[in-house]
Amino acid sequence: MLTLCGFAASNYYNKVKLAMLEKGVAFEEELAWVGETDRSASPLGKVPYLKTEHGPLSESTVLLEYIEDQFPDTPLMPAEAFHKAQVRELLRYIELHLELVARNLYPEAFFGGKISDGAKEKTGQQLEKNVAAFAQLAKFSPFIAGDQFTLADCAAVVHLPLVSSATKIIYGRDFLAELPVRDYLKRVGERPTVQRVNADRKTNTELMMQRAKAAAAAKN
Ligand SMILES: N[C@@H](CCC(=O)N[C@@H](CS)C(=O)NCC(=O)O)C(=O)O
Repeated sequence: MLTLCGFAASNYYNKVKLAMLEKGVAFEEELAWVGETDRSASPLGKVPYLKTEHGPLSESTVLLEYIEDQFPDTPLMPAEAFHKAQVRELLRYIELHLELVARNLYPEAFFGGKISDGAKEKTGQQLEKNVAAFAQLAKFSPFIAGDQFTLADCAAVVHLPLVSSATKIIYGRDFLAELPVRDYLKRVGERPTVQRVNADRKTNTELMMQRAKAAAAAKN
């Protein structure tokens, strides 16, 4: 039995959970907040991590690829090598060039912190460039990489809404507005797997906020 460890407010956790739900792989969930992770399983203390019968693994894309290799039924990758590479390319763009850059905005956009004007300007410029590059690759027809729901959709479903909302909050403009992201999210949001991930995310986000409030109150 696989155990997915982390918390359901995390986009990286949800990417892996969505892939397992889509594939119909049996798994359990183990709640591990940041700061309370098992360092022997996730050496950097990041979530998610996966406990397998062979030992633990960390890094969400590694988990995706392990699950895809280990459970080839209901594939979330095309069979042919070039198309497979295109899915990996999209995954990389979404994670490295969109999410990781937009992440610089999260402290102010979502967690009540402040980031400098310089950081906002630099992040904004990078995101403009990276969104245009992503737009060149993404197909949305109807899925991110074409006619098959793939691992790239598992990433897009969880990361794109954060890029949209963070840019809207910080710059007053959704940097993904020119792309058919809203329609896409609505379409994939009809899948029961995505609905389950989103419902669990909401419940866990409330819990996370309560914990943050309790921690702040204990400090004062
Ligand atoms: N590259 C990692 C990123 C995971 C990540 O950043 N997770 C966040 C939660 S959404 C985390 O654990 N942050 C705590 C930290 O970085 O110390 C992955 O793909 O798994």
